[in-house]
Amino acid sequence: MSPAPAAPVAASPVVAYIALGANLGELQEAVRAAMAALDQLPETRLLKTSSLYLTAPVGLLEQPDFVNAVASVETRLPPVALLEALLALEQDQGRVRTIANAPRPLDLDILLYGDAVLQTPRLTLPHPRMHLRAFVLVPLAEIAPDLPLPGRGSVSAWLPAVANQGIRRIPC
Ligand code: PH2
Ligand code: MG
Ligand code: MG
Repeated sequence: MSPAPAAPVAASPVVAYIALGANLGELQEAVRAAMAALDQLPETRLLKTSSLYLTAPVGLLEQPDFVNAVASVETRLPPVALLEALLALEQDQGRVRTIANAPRPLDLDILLYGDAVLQTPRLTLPHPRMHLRAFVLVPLAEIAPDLPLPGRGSVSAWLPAVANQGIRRIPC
């Protein structure tokens, strides 16, 4: 029998930004464990991590506060393979998908994958709501303030637009 084909990898490594969030269970532990797990993904290494932040829920308001953070990775996994790896980490942390926006022990969203602009049923890049959310922009500005959001200017330019959203840095 011939060997299984190797998983596809991108020709050159790409820097991707990942939003981490949790609002069910041991929140800080889940986010910290997920950061460490990102470094263990195939073809991937962790570059930078933000502080952890306590954030008020956006969208569905009747749910517990979140712990959020952002990490950057260098990866050769193509975008959908990275997405699948993140969904597997969510499951490892006990996430069971019920209704949209239900409280969750771990949520891992790809914010940016290099400068890729992509719209598929499974994955939209950049993340379509990232520029409207303090729980993404504030930690992202900590690790990459000058990063351009494709077609929208820099991360830090969007901070004033979310200044009314509840977010507090957790001292380490
Ligand atoms: N995630 C959502 C919806 N609302 N609010 C906060 N504060 N943090 C989140 O991670 C979050 C949210 C959908 O994934
Ligand atoms: Mg999310
Ligand atoms: Mg998600």
